[in-house]
Amino acid sequence: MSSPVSPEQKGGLTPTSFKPRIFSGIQPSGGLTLGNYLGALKRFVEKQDEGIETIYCLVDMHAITVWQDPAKLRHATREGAAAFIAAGIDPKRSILFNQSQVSAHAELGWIFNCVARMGWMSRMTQFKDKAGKNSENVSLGLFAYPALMAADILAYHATMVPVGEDQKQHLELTRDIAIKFNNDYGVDFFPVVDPLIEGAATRVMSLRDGTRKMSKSDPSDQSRINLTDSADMIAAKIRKAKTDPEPLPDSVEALRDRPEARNLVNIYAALSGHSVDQVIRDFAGAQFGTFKPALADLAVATLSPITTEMNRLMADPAEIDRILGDGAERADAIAQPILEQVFDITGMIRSRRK
Ligand code: AQP
Repeated sequence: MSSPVSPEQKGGLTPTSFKPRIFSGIQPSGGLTLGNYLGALKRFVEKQDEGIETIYCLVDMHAITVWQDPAKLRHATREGAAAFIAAGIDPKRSILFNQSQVSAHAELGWIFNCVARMGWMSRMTQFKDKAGKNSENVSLGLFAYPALMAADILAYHATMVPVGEDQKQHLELTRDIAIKFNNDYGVDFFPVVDPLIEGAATRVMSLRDGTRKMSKSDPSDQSRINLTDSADMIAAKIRKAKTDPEPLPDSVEALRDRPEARNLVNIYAALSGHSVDQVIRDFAGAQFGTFKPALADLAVATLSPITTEMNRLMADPAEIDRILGDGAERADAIAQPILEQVFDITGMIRSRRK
């Protein structure tokens, strides 16, 4: 399996250190949710503002692992880009683009399909959750999804990947693919990435079931807050969110067996920037009749300006397409030389005139 090659064969293509670079993506498989905002977008902005090189992507090729209506996919990709910008991503400071415009993702994804093992993929819980009892009938792409995700990240030699908790297993697989590629070809070529899973809302749960992740593809719209929801809709969804009859406790531990209550407290903490302990101190003994309106006010105050800005940006889809095209060119300029080195390492002849 491992085939160490001589330094001559490696052609000197062995960078041993990598500059800090962040890559992350979101699927345009529907409108973005509060989960995407707190688990991903908000932190993407923080990373950009820390001055690290940041590359963000609407992963449209991942979205079609489950069938998407083409017009809706196009709309969701533009709306996703609008959400990034409205949340604070500056397309001049960060690179913002959609995946299918940079062919290195698909090309490296294929090479990683040949590196990843069937057994590794079979253990992916997201595949099991999404395929359910229907695994014979889901797309091959859904099974191979984590190899394409590894390509998304490693095509840029990204070193850090901010994600929500649900992506932890896929990032471990990205590390395994990088290590196996490096071992198989006797190179030190791909970085072993660090997942950045931080904050009070790394896993925002459904408003209807505190044991399930809030998800843009959940059939129940009541289960999630969409970034396009009006203030009234946000308030109504929080008012109707499932809870239990007890008041809020005076310790975080006492929330352990109360998934819905814990979820709302976590959301409050993430939106307010306070710790979960602080929120519990502030609301100890409060009934949900008091807590929910406070949470709704906070959610509306945070999300309404984003929604307004998204609507403004969506009025000019040509400008969004221009931003995505510009981002894709800058992304391509980083990924293509890395991909060429991968082709060289793997023994592919590249003699076509450019
Ligand atoms: N509920 C969540 N809580 C915290 N973070 C979340 N993320 C998604 N849902 C939550 C984070 O958002 C980023 C983009 O996720 P994605 O769109 O690529 O895919 P996903 O995780 O499968 O999200 P959805 O909403 O559940 O999409 P569908 O329904 O299409 O599968 C990731 O960093 C993710 O962790």
